[in-house]
Amino acid sequence: MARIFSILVVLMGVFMIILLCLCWAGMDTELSEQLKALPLLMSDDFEDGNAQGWQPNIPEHWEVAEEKGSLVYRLMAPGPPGEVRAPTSWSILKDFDVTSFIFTGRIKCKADATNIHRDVDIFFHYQDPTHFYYIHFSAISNGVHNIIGLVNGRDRVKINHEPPGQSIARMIDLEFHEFKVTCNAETGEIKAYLDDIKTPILTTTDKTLRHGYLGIGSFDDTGSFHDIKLWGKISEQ
Ligand SMILES: [Ca+2]
Ligand SMILES: [Ca+2]
Repeated sequence: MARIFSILVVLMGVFMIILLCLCWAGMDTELSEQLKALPLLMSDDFEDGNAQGWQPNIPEHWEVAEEKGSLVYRLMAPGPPGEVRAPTSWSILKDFDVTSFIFTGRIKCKADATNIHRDVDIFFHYQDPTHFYYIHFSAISNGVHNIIGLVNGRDRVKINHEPPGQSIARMIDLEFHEFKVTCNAETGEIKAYLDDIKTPILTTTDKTLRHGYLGIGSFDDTGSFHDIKLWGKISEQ
């Protein structure tokens, strides 16, 4: 009798695990489907020679220029520190205040390759200079480099799940790197990819800001940006 009871308990355990796996798989597919259904809002390869639609915080630091036969958007100089500790340079896509989104493109850091603190950043849910999220793609992982950061009226805070020192840092050279950042505003799930577009290197769940603009830039370095595309849901706020 005791043996039958033990077998039943084990079987129920296995059944529960299978059920949980199925639910998890179902949810993940649903998230992907929701994001996949978002409309393409903009696409810019900068071949028209201008950066129409982009709004830099310091316009004289940005230019459209040729690199290896193609026009790219360039951040030429780092900005001065602001009122809180946060990235100093950005250019925002001023026409699209979105909730959920997929943001992709190619980015190159122009700081010396021996500088382990070099970075290129992706901004999202930008609302004003002291309210936004950013992905900090760097050459080293610690509490402030290679993180998802939240600037919410005060110095930035690391909010990604990966512990300091354990996120994969790939912004290590002077080449272009492919990026993707996704956000499901309903669940708060945020993922950032670099080079490997199937496996995120930075992840978190956060619903502090909920909506805002997308952008590109750097904490305190320079860089080039190319082939930017945004799929998203326009915010009703
Ligand atoms: Ca181009
Ligand atoms: Ca830096």
